[in-house]
Amino acid sequence: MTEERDRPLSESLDSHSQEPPSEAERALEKEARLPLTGWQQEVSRGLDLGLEGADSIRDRSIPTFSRGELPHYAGINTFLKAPYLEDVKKVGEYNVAVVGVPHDSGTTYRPGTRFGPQGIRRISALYTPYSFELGVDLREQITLCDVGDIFTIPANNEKSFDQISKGIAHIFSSGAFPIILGGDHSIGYPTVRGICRHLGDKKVGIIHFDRHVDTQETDLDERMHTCPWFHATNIKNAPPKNLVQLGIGGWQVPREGVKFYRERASNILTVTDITEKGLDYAVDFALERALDGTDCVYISFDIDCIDAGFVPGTGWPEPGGLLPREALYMLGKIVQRAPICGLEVVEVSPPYDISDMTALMAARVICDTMGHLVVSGQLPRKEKPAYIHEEAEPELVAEWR
Ligand SMILES: [Mn+2]
Repeated sequence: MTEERDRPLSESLDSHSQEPPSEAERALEKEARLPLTGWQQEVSRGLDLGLEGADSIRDRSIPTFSRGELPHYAGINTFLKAPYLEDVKKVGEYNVAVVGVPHDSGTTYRPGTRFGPQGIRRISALYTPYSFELGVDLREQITLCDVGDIFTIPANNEKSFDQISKGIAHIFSSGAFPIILGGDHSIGYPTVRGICRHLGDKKVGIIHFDRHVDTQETDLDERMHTCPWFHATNIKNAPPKNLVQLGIGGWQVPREGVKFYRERASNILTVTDITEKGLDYAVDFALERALDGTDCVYISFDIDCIDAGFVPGTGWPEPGGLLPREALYMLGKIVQRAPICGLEVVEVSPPYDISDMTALMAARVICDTMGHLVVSGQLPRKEKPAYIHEEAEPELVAEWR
């Protein structure tokens, strides 16, 4: 120790220069390689559509009417201020499509997730399209649109499910990567059903971040937000052996849902499992099981997998959950190593939120997913993935109906 302390600072820094570059150092290099073409196009478009700025404005890239990213507090809120695609028939022209599912008729305690899509879009205005660590600039590297919301039917889960499946099937089959803003977790069944309509004989593994198992057949006599995976894994394209659940635990896991596990042998890691065995173990566990015999992986991210202290704006908050950086680490590694076919982020309930923190967490999960898809070369897609097929009604496994 004494020797280390006595060495001159220059020598000590010199020995560090032999080490591999840090993430921060790599980030500086990556940024230098990113283009600015998309940004320049946005500026020209802003000046064209929003008029040149007043004479006193020295920065001549600033228009009179805000158009595009800046300033962050201004403008009409789509997700990340992406173009609003009113004509959904054109969704296949984009690499990624964000869609809201404002549905909370499946909640069994606190409602409010019907405002989730609005809340996530509003706070997403805080974000730039650039991530320092990832060295990704979404504006430069992919095309993103916001198709608005599915027309859900309040107080009718089944009709809403039909609308959701039809909408998700449409986006998925176009080749645009679907990102779904929930909504309560009952939407996990119709979103997966929508994807399965276009899988032909291909299969999807589901990686589910949550504190709750959500595997009951019914709850309060309906298919509520406690039930999506019972029904999704009844579809032949989504076998229960490929359902992986990360972060389960606490005092809100219904015994009825636990029964499902004994019968169908799915895969759970509790928060303690994850912290004791390590994040990399959890990532390997999830990928091994979700990818066993499947062609793609769907990610269902319930915001309540994170400790309730970070995400107060949710339907069933549960203390003792994952730290945000633990969840983001696992998500990033999983996205980088699996063919991901879609993402949903559910259970953000803005009426119970504080300072938009829960909605911001959802925006972060979404932006990180897009960033890791770019880093791993999954986006932009050069062609439609081979697992996307013509529409067919997904087959159910009869004995579990
Ligand atoms: Mn949950």
